[in-house]
Amino acid sequence: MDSTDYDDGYLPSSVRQAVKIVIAGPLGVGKTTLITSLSEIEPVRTEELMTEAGTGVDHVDATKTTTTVAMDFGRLTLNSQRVMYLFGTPGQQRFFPMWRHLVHGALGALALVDTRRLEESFDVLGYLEDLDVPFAVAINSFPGAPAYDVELLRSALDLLPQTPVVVCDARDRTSSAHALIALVNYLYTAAQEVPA
Ligand SMILES: Nc1nc2c(ncn2[C@@H]2O[C@H](COP(=O)(O)OP(=O)(O)OP(=O)(O)O)[C@@H](O)[C@H]2O)c(=O)[nH]1
Ligand SMILES: [Mg+2]
Repeated sequence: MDSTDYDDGYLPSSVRQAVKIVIAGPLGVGKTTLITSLSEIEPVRTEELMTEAGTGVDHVDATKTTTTVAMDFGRLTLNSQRVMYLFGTPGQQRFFPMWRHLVHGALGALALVDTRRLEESFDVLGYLEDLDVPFAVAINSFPGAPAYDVELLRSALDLLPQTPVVVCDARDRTSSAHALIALVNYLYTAAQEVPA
């Protein structure tokens, strides 16, 4: 970033290009946390209290009290001319039909995975494939989560050999940025390989 004039919340007038990235994943995997750690503006969140109606349907840690019901939105100014918009999906399966609209125009997605609940990511990754959204996988490291070998994870999640897999702590800005950079590098390389 060659200027800090976005600090007031407004984009520099020199910005000409916007890139959209989606942060996806099942319930409670850390999507809102990752966008909050990365966003240079106060992110737009749509958190609502989880209620007893979700018992037996929404499987999360007992300490989690709120959930995203529409989307999260954050912003990162990359340089004087380019900005990145981060859109977070809701995690509850009943909101999956919304993803089709949320991913519209996105260059790619960062799919967060919790190794304590790997099976909950199967539908998410399959859905991104169906929507034709290229993605990188970020393992969000929760305390006590199994630290599987990356090759084992690739095979368990049935990933393509080129799909990046990185480990991150969504609460940490630098760590979240590394995960995002892995996705962007992947998208850039894939774009170079497309025949002209
Ligand atoms: N230890 C640890 N806790 C985390 C990490 N990321 C998120 N959390 C915690 O996990 C809980 C869920 O995080 P959220 O960011 O709300 O997850 P989400 O994916 O947005 O959840 P939904 O919107 O309900 O699908 C919060 O209490 C976070 O503080 C992490 O990397 N490590
Ligand atoms: Mg959320």
